[in-house]
Amino acid sequence: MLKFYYNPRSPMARRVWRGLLEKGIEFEPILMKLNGDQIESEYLELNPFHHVPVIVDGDFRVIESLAILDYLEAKYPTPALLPKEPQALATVKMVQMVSSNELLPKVITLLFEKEDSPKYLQAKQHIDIILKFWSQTLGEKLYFGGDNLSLADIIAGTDISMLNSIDIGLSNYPRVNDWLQRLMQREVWQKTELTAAELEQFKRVFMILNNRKNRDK
Ligand SMILES: N[C@@H](CCC(=O)N[C@@H](CS)C(=O)NCC(=O)O)C(=O)O
Repeated sequence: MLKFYYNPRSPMARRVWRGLLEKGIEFEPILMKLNGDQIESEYLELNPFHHVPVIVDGDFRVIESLAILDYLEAKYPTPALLPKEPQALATVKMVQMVSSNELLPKVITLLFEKEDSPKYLQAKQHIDIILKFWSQTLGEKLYFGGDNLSLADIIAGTDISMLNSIDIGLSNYPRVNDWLQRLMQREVWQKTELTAAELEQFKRVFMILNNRKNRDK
């Protein structure tokens, strides 16, 4: 059976977790505590960058959340999480990249910087641009790719929900707000959403890992 190395508090791992559950793929979850277990030699053989998520499918290993989701889509095409129509597919990929490259770094800034710091204010302005772009991209559609859930929703929805504890005023972006509510009503999302306590735990672990990374530079 496919093995899934994860930590439920990691947004990258939660993307894949949701992908697996939405597709109804059977898997064996292997919890990584990220307390040093990720730098043990056995795990480093799977992922030399000591990150979750990782999947191992027979003798094939994949690291990097986006690559894993693409592998799962190719291997388990039903239900499809990537549309076939060229414009819908491009939209899904575009939102996926904007979430990973533009949003997630700013989410991290909001979680860790002081509210009156220039970095925090700059991150909020950048998130405003992203949310306006997403409102426009969603238009009247239920999901980014059309009527059905796609990888864009899984990735963007998981990344933006990290901000649950911060008032970013999603009500100013009603289409994004409705879309996120729609996602949160899904059974898989309710089962995998972070509680406030888990988010605090994530912040603590992230700080420790970040300090370690800076020390090793
Ligand atoms: N680009 C990777 C990033 C994964 C990543 O940063 N994972 C973090 C948790 S969110 C981790 O495992 N950190 C442990 C460490 O750095 O030792 C992906 O998308 O899978």
